[in-house]
Amino acid sequence: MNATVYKSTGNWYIVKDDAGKQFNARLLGKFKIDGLTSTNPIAVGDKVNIEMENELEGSVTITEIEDRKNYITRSSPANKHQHHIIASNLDQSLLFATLKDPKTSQGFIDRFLITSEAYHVPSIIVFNKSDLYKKKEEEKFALVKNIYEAIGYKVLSMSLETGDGVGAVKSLLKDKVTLLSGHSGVGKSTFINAVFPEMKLKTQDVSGWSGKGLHTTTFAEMFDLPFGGKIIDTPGIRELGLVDIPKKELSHYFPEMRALINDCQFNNCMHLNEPACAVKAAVENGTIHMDRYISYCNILETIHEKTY
Ligand SMILES: Nc1nc2c(ncn2[C@@H]2O[C@H](COP(=O)(O)OP(=O)(O)OP(=O)(O)O)[C@@H](O)[C@H]2O)c(=O)[nH]1
Ligand SMILES: [Mg+2]
Ligand SMILES: [Zn+2]
Repeated sequence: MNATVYKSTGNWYIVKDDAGKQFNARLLGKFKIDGLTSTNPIAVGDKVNIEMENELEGSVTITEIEDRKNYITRSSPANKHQHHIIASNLDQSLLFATLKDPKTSQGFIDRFLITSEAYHVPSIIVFNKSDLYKKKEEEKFALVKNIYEAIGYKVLSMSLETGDGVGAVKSLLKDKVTLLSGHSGVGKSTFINAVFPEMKLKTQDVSGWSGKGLHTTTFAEMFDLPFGGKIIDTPGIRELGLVDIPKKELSHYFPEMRALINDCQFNNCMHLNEPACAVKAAVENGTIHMDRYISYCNILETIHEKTY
């Protein structure tokens, strides 16, 4: 039987079959060690095959996982070279950011965009809590909007408090599988509850099953949208570790640098101190924003390549 993973708690999974029937699922022990390098062999969004284990309890066993169209990972806190798959088979991701309570840094946004570029997931940046903006934040928003729109990303602003701009974000979701990510406290879960009040019930159903009555987001979870499509709520990311991007390749995931790579004199140019570097020339003449170049240099420094 075919099914899709809607929630993963690490040991148990919630899956739905093609008819929309929900099951509690587990993996066979053997499956886990079967050549998988990620810390979680099964992630939300995965398409799997299931076999009935106990019809009365509605529990099933996951016997197979289909190839993923794409996925988003972060490195596991314990081991930087190990993946933790946040979710898979995505059409897009909405990166929720805030300029206040909490503050999302541009560095964090850049890391997220690099990850999305590397895994081929189109990303849209949504700034929430615009009701909290004073003049300083208004100016900051105008600045970051310019930076990211200039390199091809859509940037939206909304307030879940006042409802301002929320409709435009909601309209992006129809018939798509959308991942919500961002720091803790930026309003991911509030967004889902605000635009789909009926979703609240579902959250309670599922946490009721886990027996812990959790209402904070501790595990990624996918919800069916009433008008078609799916949305995935995730726990806030504190720090986003990049996974396995070689230093030489980092600039390929900056769209504005990728466009210039063939113009550098050296084909392995890292755009630092090399002569005749097209990227540095673009930074100097302002076509590449200095903030993005600084991010690039900072991130480059954090990449410690495997030496085997
Ligand atoms: N002022 C203001 N507060 C908001 C807005 N949106 C959400 N909040 C508040 O921000 C807090 C955090 O919201 P959550 O939805 O729990 O944040 P989250 O991103 O799901 O956080 P995690 O689940 O921890 O990752 C809540 O107290 C919300 O009421 C907004 O537009 N303006
Ligand atoms: Mg949440
Ligand atoms: Zn260069």
